[in-house]
Amino acid sequence: MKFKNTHKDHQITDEAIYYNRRKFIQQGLIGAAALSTGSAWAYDVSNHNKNKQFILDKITAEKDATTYNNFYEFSTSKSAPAELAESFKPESWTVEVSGLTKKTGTYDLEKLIKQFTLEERIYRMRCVEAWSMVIPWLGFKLADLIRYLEPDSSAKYVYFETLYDPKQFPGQNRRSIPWPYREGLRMDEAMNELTLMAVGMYGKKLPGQNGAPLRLVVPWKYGFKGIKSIVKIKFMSEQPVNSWQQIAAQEYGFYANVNPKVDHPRWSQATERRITGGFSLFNSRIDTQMFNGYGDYVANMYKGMDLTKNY
Ligand SMILES: Nc1nc2c(c(=O)[nH]1)N[C@H]1C(S)=C(S)[C@@H](COP(=O)(O)O)O[C@H]1N2
Ligand SMILES: [Mo]
Repeated sequence: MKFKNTHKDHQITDEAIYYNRRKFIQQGLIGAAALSTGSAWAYDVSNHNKNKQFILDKITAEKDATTYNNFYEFSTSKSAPAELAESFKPESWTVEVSGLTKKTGTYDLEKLIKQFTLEERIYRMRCVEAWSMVIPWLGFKLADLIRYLEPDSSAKYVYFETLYDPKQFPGQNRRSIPWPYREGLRMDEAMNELTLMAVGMYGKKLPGQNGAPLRLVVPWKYGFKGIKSIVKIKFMSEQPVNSWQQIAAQEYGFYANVNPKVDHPRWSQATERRITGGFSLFNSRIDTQMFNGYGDYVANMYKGMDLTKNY
């Protein structure tokens, strides 16, 4: 079959890529050969393990996942981050580790990444605004990083901060949210097998608009927990406050577990608009699942907790 270079045919091509890709996954063939290598950063994302945790949902077209973004450091518009991130240069990136841990200090990201195994994981991402995507991430387990950093037993939470640099992030010249963007996880959530530190997606390094060069991915929580362009990690005994709690604590909690039964005060969380790209036919409204469908892996962490209070 030949594809003409029209918009519609481009969408058909995306569909074909998806089905090829899925065949690769089913046959366990996805690997270095199937992945392209950008060269903006020195670390090699093609050198990673085969996908261990995948789902059979239709993968969102790469074009949609990279042009429909929430990244307020660039802009509060969903389309602007892709354009504004073109000049973003996450080079010689360092991550500062502090707090209740043995190995505090400033780590060079490229060197740090080489300590860990990169995996491809296809995860659903459910935004609090009731849309969702399915994205093939490349990353290492946050648990591996935490073990490497050897936190004290008094460390009960992990806190993250995004880069503050209004020269590169024009949105930081406005007070849309308190800067720098900040997030946190309870230690067991951070150590969970599903929690990923992503450095790539779709077989390539992370684009700027998706949180280059290092972002958090917590698939059973609303998208805002997935803090982008991380420069600081701190181990704490007290529960940290995230940026969204700072603005509107009655709307955004610390836990932010995907929960169709607990509505946002201004809208329902029972359904979501799945953005798949390709044929608009597939951009359907579907039921939101408890813990975004990852309950088997995570529900036990919240036993006995009132999730209407701990939203
Ligand atoms: N630093 C930072 N991280 C952020 C955000 C942001 O504005 N700034 N937006 C969050 C929200 S609300 C969502 S839904 C996801 C979107 O990730 P994506 O653009 O890669 O799909 O990023 C999250 N991480
Ligand atoms: Mo979001």
